[in-house]
Amino acid sequence: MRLVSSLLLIALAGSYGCHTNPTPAPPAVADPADLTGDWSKMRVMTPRHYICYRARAPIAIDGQSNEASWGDAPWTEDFADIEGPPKPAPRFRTRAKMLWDDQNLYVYAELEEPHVWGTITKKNEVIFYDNDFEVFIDPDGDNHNYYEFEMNALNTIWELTLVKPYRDGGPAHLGTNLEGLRSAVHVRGTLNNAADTDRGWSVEIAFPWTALAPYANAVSCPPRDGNKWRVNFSRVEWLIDIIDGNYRKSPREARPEDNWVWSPQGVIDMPRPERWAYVQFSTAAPGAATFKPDPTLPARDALMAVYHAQREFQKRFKRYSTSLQNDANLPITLTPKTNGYTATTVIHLPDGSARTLQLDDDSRLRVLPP
Ligand SMILES: [Ca+2]
Ligand SMILES: [Ca+2]
Ligand SMILES: [Ca+2]
Repeated sequence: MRLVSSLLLIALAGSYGCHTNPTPAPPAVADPADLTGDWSKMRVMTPRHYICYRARAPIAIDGQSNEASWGDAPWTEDFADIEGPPKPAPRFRTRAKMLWDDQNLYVYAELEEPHVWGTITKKNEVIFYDNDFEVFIDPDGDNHNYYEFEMNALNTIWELTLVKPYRDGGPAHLGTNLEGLRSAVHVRGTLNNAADTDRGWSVEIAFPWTALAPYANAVSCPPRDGNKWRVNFSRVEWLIDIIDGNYRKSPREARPEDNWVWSPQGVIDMPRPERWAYVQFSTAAPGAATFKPDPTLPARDALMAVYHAQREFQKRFKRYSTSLQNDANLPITLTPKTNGYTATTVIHLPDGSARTLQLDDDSRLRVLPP
């Protein structure tokens, strides 16, 4: 039984930010599972993982994977619906690869698509109004200060910085523009021509380490052998009609877009880094490294269970719980602060060391130095 199902939040008399008298009787929580909120859908989505190997020769950013290094790089899993099972499998296949060298992180993706189209030509417009491919990168895995990239089949790009997830108040800084970023599209068919059936489009992107460094905080950028970054990919796919030989996108309210992603989020919301995949960087020969799971993931998940339960509690009772009981092996301490809380837990790692993990009520999750 997972922690979340045994999570029991009990409201005690004291509450944060409440200065009225007399103190009301603590509300009863009839069904603790009722407080899990989105986490009940998210926790069952185990983050995917990938080993990113070094490119052995320069990568030409042309939207094609002719380079021998791409040939050696493994594919990700095929993308799935953002909500994961039991949602239907995507209508069209999408998969990706990654490589790195001293200068860049490289991403290549193939998007099966019978009708390749695009309309947006101005940089930093809202690209997901077209079909698009999206990259999300949170190098230090703290849920805050991460980078988002979107591109359409015309190779028009949009870059954003999220200070915090939208659920925690954002904000998003639009038009981040990583200096030196390069991207390209290769269309397997014809673009904006409905008279034929296309095979799809592929994208190739170089993200310079120097430009990603402001997102890395304490982690090494470029990464070192064995380091893991949180990354996810998404593809937005609109339903279209072909009218008089032209593509017409269905209005969102009539037929919402599909969101097909590498590592399913459990809910329709990409900017939740706690479910993004783990990318482990390797200097080994392609295929020679083994993925090492993040030993802090159980503690991260325990804290995120608290975070989501506290959100539900706050929605219901207009304050956070001051006390938490759980029968998991990870005791969690809740420390009040003005209009919020900090949740802390300690996890013992297989090598005998211990790590303290701390989560704030705005979902920032830090692994404290030993
Ligand atoms: Ca290429
Ligand atoms: Ca971060
Ligand atoms: Ca076409």
